[in-house]
Amino acid sequence: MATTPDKTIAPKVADQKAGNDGKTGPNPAEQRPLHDGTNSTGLTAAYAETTGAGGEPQQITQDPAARLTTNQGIPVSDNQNSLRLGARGPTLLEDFVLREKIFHFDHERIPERIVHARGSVAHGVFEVTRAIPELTRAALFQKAGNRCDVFARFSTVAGGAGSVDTPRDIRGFAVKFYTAEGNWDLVGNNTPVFFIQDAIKFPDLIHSVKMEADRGYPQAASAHTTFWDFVSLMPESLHNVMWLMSDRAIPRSLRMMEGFGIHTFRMVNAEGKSTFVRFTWKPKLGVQSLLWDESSKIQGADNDFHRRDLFESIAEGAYPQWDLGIQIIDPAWADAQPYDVLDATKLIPEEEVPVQIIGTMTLNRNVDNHFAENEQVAFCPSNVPPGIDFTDDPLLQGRLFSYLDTQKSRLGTVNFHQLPINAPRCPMHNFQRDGMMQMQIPKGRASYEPNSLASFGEVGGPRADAAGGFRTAQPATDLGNDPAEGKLRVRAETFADHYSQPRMFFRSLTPIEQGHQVSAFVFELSKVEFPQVRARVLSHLRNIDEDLAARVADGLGMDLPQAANGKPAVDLKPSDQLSILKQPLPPAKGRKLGILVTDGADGALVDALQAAAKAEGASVRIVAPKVGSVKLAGGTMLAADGQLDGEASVTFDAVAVIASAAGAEALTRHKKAIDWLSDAFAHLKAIAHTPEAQPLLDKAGVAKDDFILGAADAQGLVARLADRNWDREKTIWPAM
Ligand code: HDE
Repeated sequence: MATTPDKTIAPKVADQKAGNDGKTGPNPAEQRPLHDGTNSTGLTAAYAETTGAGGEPQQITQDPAARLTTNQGIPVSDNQNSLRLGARGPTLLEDFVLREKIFHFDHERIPERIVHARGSVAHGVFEVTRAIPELTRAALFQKAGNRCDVFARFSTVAGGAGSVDTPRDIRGFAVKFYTAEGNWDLVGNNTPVFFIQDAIKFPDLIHSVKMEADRGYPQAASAHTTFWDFVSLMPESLHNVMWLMSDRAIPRSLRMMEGFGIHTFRMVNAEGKSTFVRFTWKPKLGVQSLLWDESSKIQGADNDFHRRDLFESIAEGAYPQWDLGIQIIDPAWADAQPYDVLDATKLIPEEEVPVQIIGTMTLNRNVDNHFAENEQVAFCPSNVPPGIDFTDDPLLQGRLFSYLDTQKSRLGTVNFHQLPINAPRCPMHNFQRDGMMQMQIPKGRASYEPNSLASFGEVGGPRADAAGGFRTAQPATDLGNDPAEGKLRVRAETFADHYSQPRMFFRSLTPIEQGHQVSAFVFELSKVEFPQVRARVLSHLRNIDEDLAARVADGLGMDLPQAANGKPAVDLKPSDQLSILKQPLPPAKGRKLGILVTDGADGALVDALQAAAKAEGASVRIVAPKVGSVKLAGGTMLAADGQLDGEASVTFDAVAVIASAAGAEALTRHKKAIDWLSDAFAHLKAIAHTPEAQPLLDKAGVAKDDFILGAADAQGLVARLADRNWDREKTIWPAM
């Protein structure tokens, strides 16, 4: 990778010198607050805020000089053989070394998350770029330049922890900010809307999309009967379904996705004034997606495509970055909209309410342990510091208790907040005590409050801070709610429009993106067993857009049914920001070039391609028929990064074939080499090649166009790394 790590956001050098790789730090349990507002590290909270100091607690290094012991610290003499009576005799129960090892192994797994089980994670920092004290009293946002550590987890929703990375699915986008005033968890998705309006529908939604209850399949897929049965009966889900059928649901990389807090939140300033906001993460690498055929082939070529991509880019110093933005919602403006800003199935177009950037997140450190960090991290949307608060969005309200609850079930104890990845990096003090797996030893007599022990010379413990503590904002009467209506089990009338925004989304896309969406509907509905369910979905699509409905019906070979009943759509202004292809072409930075090299190839061409790609911050992998190396013309040996069979072209953004005549001729008899090129061509990628490779291109059906280049055109290839030849699509994939 040519990208030079930004030293200001690289893990701290001082920490690395301290012999702990910047990863260890004082245990929060030891950071007892002193009366002068400092903690035992001597840092004030404000200083900790700007440095991200505090570090991570409780890391174990595997010192090669250390002696192997049991969990009780008893030295082990032999880790290869269990204790037997006679060399070929029975194993003895007495062998506590064996028993402890197997006992521990038997209990290594914890319940996986009911949703978002498969995730990829990284540590990083968040830096405030614009202070917003007028909006929030949160200490983090008081000064530009304030920093705190963060931990991010990106996930698929439906699949299990061991499922693939690239199914068609929504992606979770969860960030834990370790602020000086406690943890703030912004637990969002990569779409700005959700499937349901009320938390009471969540178990039904998830049961319908997960593998079917009787047969236990399909895994990690929405293309099945029960999901679409639910969708067809719940028109409020249609907007998120439109996003699910769009290219957003097959991201090219976790580094190339937007993130959305979805709900309308509140910020509260020091005067108690409340402002409604929505949160958005904007990736510095731009939003990019895969093609459907490509994403399904990646599932075979590399199950861990996204996880590997994130890990490798951080390891190489090409730190992924996102800007955090807010949309500030004026209540009078909100009142005038044909939808409710408290409805999580609705987005707020950026053209109407611009996204204002307030900070940048940089992910700069991979985890050390998948289980301790990825599996054990516990996000809770109810974790908010003073100055950030909730609204009455009925989906958000349900989430506020679900996450705490699920962590107890998943992590087994109310003390899950003590796990290193979950522990706040600021002082933490209260009178909560005991519980399973209590890992701290609270000192003192007082575990209740009020108490007067201090007046007897004993430690009385912490007290609530009326001024600095979290104070709940007043109810959202300013958004038109009337508590005097009494307790009601109803859906507000302002939540009734299910078709206008799906229509706006469809009409905001380019014809290419619309075509992808149509194909996705046809693919998914073709997997639905009952024609009545397909017809019911079509009846809703008619209300969204007649052209969309007609094309999907045609793809399914079905007649159009009557349009569904429901509040008719109004024509909202299309929003260009909702389209990926209407944005400027993203940079080559962060992209991957695959160069297939054969014996006898011209090494200078390979060097030039590598240099050009790396100069733009792209990475390069040399692929060869055999992993050992290739012998270039002139006899130099070139080491390969991978072998043809294990490095499918679907894992690259563009490819080159630098082959000699003999090398190319041999590859024309190699099915994988032919697939390598025919897939790259079918996925609309740029291909550069030597003239000698032409027979291979012919065999793979690669036809000439603007994206088929000579091997010497390194600049041309790099300029097309983040692009696809959309014109080629029409000649290869049937239009829907
Ligand atoms: Fe979640 N969700 N959710 N969700 N969600 C969970 O919590 C839930 C919703 C989201 O990487 C669970 O720790 C309910 C919206 C992400 O660890 C669980 C409702 C959004 C993650 C849960 C929603 C999300 C979760 C499962 C409807 C986007 C992964 C494991 C009221 C704004 C976090 C866990 C991670 C995880 C419940 C709706 C995002 C069961 C009841 C809307 C990114 O608590």
